[in-house]
Amino acid sequence: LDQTSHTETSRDTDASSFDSTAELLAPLPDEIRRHLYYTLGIHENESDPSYCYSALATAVRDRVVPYWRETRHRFRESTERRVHYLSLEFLLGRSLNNAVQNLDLDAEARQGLHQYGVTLEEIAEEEHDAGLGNGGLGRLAACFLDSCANLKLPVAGYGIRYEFGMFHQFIEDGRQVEAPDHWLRDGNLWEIERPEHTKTIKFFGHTERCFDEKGTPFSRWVGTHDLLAVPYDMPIPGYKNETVNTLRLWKSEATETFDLEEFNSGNYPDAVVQKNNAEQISMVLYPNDASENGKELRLKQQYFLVSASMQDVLEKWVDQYGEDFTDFGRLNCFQLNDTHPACAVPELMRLLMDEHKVDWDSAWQITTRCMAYTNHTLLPEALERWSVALFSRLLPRLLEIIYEINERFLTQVAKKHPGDTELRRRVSLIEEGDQPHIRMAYLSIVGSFSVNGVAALHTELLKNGLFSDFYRIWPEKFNNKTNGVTQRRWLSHCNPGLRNLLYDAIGTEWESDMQHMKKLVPFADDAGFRHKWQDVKLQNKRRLAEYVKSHTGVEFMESAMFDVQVKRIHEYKRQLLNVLHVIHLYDRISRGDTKDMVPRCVLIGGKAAPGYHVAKLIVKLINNVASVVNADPKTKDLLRLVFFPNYRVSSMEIICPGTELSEQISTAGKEASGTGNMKFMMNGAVTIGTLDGANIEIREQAADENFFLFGLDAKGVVEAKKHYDPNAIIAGDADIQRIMELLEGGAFNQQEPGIFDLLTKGIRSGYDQWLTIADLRGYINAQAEASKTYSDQDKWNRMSILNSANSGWFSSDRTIQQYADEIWGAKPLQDS
Ligand code: B1H
Repeated sequence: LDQTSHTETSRDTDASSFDSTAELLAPLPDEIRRHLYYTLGIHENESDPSYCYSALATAVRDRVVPYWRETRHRFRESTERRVHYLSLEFLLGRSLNNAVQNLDLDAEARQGLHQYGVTLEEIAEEEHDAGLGNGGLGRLAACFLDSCANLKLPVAGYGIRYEFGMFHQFIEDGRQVEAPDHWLRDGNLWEIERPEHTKTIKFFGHTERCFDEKGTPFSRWVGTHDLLAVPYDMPIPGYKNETVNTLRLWKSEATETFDLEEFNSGNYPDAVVQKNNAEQISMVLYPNDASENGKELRLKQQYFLVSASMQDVLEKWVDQYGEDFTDFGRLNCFQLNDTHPACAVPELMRLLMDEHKVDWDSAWQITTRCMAYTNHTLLPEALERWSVALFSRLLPRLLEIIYEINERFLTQVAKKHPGDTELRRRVSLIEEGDQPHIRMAYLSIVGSFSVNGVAALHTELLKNGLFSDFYRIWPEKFNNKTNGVTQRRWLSHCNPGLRNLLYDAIGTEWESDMQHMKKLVPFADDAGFRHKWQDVKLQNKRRLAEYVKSHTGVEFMESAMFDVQVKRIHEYKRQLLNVLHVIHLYDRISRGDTKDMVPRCVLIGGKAAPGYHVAKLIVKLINNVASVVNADPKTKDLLRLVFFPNYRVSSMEIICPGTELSEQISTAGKEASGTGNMKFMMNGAVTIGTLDGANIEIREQAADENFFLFGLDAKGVVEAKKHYDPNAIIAGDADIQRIMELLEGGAFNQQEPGIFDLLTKGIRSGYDQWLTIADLRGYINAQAEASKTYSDQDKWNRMSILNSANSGWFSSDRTIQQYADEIWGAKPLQDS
């Protein structure tokens, strides 16, 4: 191995030792004043919250940058394995508070803001969420980066710098209306443009067969339309550990911004067409969580991310080790966040062979040594397939490579299982038909050394269902990595009341190591502590109630049970089931059946994909039921329902601390893991849920008696579908019958007859994939059990404490430690 360092050829060579520039900085309050005066050029008396935000964020960033520079230096010098997390989504949310927390600047920041009469909380609100993701998958990527930095692991994120993130959701007349999310409108203080690391990306064109001096054939990809990928780096600060990792996001630009010929011939608009076409690629995030995205622009986004990132990694390799790739696979790992970046497999092959003259066998060995694939869903509509026709037009060289990977793979399969042509057809990377398609999941499996699911049940279903053929071929590739969330954002930052109570009770170690949460277990038996616990919850409920009031006008009663379901709107997540239960409670109230009824405030929030008609209709139903329920004087003090608009990372930071009952009610076998379920658990909510995804592990950790279980399990779902007869169930259950009568009788759409027919017909259909009615009785009963338990506050608080105390397993630090040990073989970067 060529150990000579080629870093001197790189333009941003670091100084070899850490110049602690931080020491040159004045105390934070002085730095804030300096930035107000000099960076923003304003007078002290002009300082409004937005200026204060900018001044503080810039001052905090100045503290981040020296650690960042130093971490990058150690990363480059290290000869340990590096990990590159490739994802089309990073749902970061806000950065200021995170940086303040992780650099331990809270007290100084507050002190600095004091003189301008603003609080840290107020000015933090000035920051737009970085909404570069849809939901769980994107937020997981963000939690993972946080944990990697906490564990000092040499991991870099690679993604796209979408100009427009997840759309803004408004509710008009009960319906979802989308507006673009121009999150960069007021600038982004948390990024640094790195134009010197711009890459060129090829599209279209064709391939030519050529021969080298020795007569060996090779392919050339020519006649391409090229564009540029310009990187913007975002800092990912570790928790009080002097580590700052990097998230590199690519923006697309035209190679030539201007066509001079067109311009001179007087055709001004056409002169900028190239620029517009190129910039389209990173313009907007596709908002379809876990469903079809088969558009050409989406494939362009995927290849754009992958090609730019792989070139970046290879360039750094060549800087450090020259053109010797012998150890590239050992010292690099690419984690594919679902199949969205699956082009990484053929792209690495292409770059190694076409740009670096590596032969096929060596290139394949390298590739399959460094690719690892995470699957996030079993839903058929979310399994990516790209038409061969589109692929051959857009990425002809990649298609050639995929065909060859497939040929060689199928030959290998034929050798192992001669005669089994059916098997070969099943596992082929190409799905044959009038319009052949590439199966991106299969490409990812064949090209990777590791394939993982995101919760124990999910991984079992992958092994024995969706990918069973591959599991038989390569059992050793398959492994589980149950998801996690970062307790720094999802407990410590978002729930300061609980954080302080925990500090007093069990100390602070849990912030960097969640195993310490177990120390809380004995406190469940301490009546005094339970009181304090309940009081913190009450404060958080008040904060949530104010938030709900200001965004919806609806008043939540602070003594009611706060019952929450927030997540993307999807049929499999069964927001409908939740609404049916609310209708049931409303029906009881209407009939005067309110003896021992426990007051409830139900909050539902989430975005529907703009083209997902049924999901949007569910939003409308929730809003209509809410209007009727909330307007009826009989429900006073007993029941409230709200649809919370524009649910996003920063709203979850207020919602989850105030939640008491966490709704995790998907049809078993459909929710790969869920991660909102974990955030609620950490914050002391008790779960009502099915045996799906990570709920199963939540129940195991919390113990059965601290979880409200209902519904069919994954096996039961498969079985029940064979003879599902919802109408018979409805007819045999008076409560359910009345629910359906209210719905079908137009109680919630008096002015708009028939609008919910699609939903009621779906519920009554024997083909209802989500088995809504099959689980409704069990759900109503479990809800009754939850209510009954809630009326014994002492018992409830005990359950609540035990949920928090046993949530350590769901820290993304644990998840990432497992990725590092069992997949990546990555070790923490050594301090210099
Ligand atoms: C999850 C997605 C997803 N699974 C396609 N799949 C997308 C698929 O834009 N697209 O094309 C976007 C997202 N997201 C979620 O991943 C699962 O549904 C959750 O159960 C899981 O917790 C989460 C993280 O693993």
